[in-house]
Amino acid sequence: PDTKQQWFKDAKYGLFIHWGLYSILAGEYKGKKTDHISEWIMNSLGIPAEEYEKLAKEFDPTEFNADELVRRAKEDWGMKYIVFTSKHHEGFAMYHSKVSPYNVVDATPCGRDILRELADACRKYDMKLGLYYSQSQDWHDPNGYVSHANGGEDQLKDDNDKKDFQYYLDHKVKPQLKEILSEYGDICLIWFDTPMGMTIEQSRECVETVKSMQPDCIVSGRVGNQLGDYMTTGDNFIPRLPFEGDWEVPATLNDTWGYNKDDNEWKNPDDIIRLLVKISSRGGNYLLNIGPKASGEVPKESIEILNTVGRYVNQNADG
Ligand code: FUL
Repeated sequence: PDTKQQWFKDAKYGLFIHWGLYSILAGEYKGKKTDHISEWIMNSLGIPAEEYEKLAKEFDPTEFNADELVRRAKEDWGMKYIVFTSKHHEGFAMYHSKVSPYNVVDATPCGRDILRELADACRKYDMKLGLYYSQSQDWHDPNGYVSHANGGEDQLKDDNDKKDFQYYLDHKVKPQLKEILSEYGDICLIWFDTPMGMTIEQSRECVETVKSMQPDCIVSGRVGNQLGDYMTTGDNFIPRLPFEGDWEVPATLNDTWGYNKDDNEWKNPDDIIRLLVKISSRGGNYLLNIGPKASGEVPKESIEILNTVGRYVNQNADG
């Protein structure tokens, strides 16, 4: 695979941001803790959509400062691109969508378009912005796929075969992709994920929707059916040499992507530096994640690790 985008080939290091309604639960719902990655809590604990969606009324991230975050990523951490969860598997849009009212402006008390804030900050600091979009799984839409891989309880174990996935693709995915690719300026890549049962035609429709809006926008490997512009490795997985073409390793700083108040398995900054060197020497990019709290605050442990790694990156910057 070849992205044909020099910036991606040169990037080496980027910031992944997992932020959504799951951040409010922080790994625990009604006294029950999830032992799976925390952005999966709706699925893992089988929380019905009518219950889960009420969380939106609590979303008011008074501590979120997009300008400060993007400045850190650029100046302190030495990162070249940011990938933000515009909609994760939970189905909630972190931007003002006209396609579905289940979004951060219409369904919350804060009424803030988080993607708009990030996009403005990225423009100010000349930072590339990419967007994660869960095209296949959507646990809120009746026709979105639901993975059973993580022990989801019965409420969510709908039969994927009985769904009209094409309807969801035509009425939610494609229209939302068009929104995020037309309302927020240049988007450097769309980070599709978990293709599950998507047919090659359906993966192609996603790729074509992206390219019709922004021809230079890169499509991640997980759009499915080998139609991505680059290879996305398994989570936290570093492939061995040799590997042809463009690739990227998405990775966590602890054991989860979305914020989990009980996850303190922080990695050592020295290990992160070693991995960054290893990945970039093999021609890949390292996309390292933070999971802001519901308040918008970035966990201080993440900031400390990234500051330490950033000092190394900035000292060794080759322009
Ligand atoms: C996985 C997702 O299911 C996780 O929640 C996370 O977004 C990770 C980067 O990709 O496949």
